[in-house]
Amino acid sequence: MNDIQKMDADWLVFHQNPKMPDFILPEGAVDAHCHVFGPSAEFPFAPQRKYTPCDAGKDQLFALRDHLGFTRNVIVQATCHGTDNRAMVDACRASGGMARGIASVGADISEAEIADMNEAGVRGVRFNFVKRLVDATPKEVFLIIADKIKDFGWHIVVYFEAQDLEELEPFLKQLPTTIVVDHMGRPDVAKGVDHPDFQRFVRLMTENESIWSKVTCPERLSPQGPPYEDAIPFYAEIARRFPDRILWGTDWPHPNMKSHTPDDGALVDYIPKFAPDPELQQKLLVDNPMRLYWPDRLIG
Ligand code: 0GY
Repeated sequence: MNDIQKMDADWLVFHQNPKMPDFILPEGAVDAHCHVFGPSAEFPFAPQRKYTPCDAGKDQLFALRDHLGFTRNVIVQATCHGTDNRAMVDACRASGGMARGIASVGADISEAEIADMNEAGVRGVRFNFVKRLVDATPKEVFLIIADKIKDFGWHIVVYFEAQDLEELEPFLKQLPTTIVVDHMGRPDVAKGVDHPDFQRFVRLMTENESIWSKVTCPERLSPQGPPYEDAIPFYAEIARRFPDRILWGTDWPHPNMKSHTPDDGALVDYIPKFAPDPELQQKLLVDNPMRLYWPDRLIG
């Protein structure tokens, strides 16, 4: 065991008593974007991290899953763990097949290491371009990684902010796998859906069928704050246009929130506000994530 690493003084700990959602999730729903942090005594945070969070381990994640009514999780490696994927892999292994993982790896990753993570349930890697979270990785490095993971059938999750998409577009088009964009590429909600930055993202998805989007994180994108009404048009636009290429997740335990601690039950209640149609909800919460992460469990 290691020492517990002390969280940042301004860290907002996740909601301790989220409400029971009013929206009843469809059977077999997947929380397709969440993280585990440590616990740091067992899985220390990485030396190169940009923040030190509270502990938020797999048992707490699985308890939240059950409380909200989800069946499965996709656990995305958080930057505070760098390329040390042990906490995420441990959670996947402990889930009894009910969690998949997205890893962060370096270009020196070996085929045996990929195979081992694949066996644990990892199905992709994350490339992060958000400057406050990571030091920049050369695109050549990402291309080497992409080449190594593609034959495992893995995909690539990318995290960037709207103003960086123009520069990133040629690179994204070079990637050889399905691409999943975190949080719709973080549009500036104050600018409205017609702003060229968001329309660039819409166009990117229109023109590239291999690009998916997570319709996640109104708590991050909404300048108004709860109940995040100002962000609804963005989610509705992506969900309406690309019903077969969207995913939803809680983003628990909500790293780097500064304005407020979101209630995960209220986040679930947000889903029907932008996806009111039960058929769309079924795609968003079950069919799409199952196709990407558990294709072997699909019937027919
Ligand atoms: C998110 C968003 C954030 C952080 C991370 O890996 C991370 O550290 O993803 C953020 O700070 O915007 O998706 O959890």
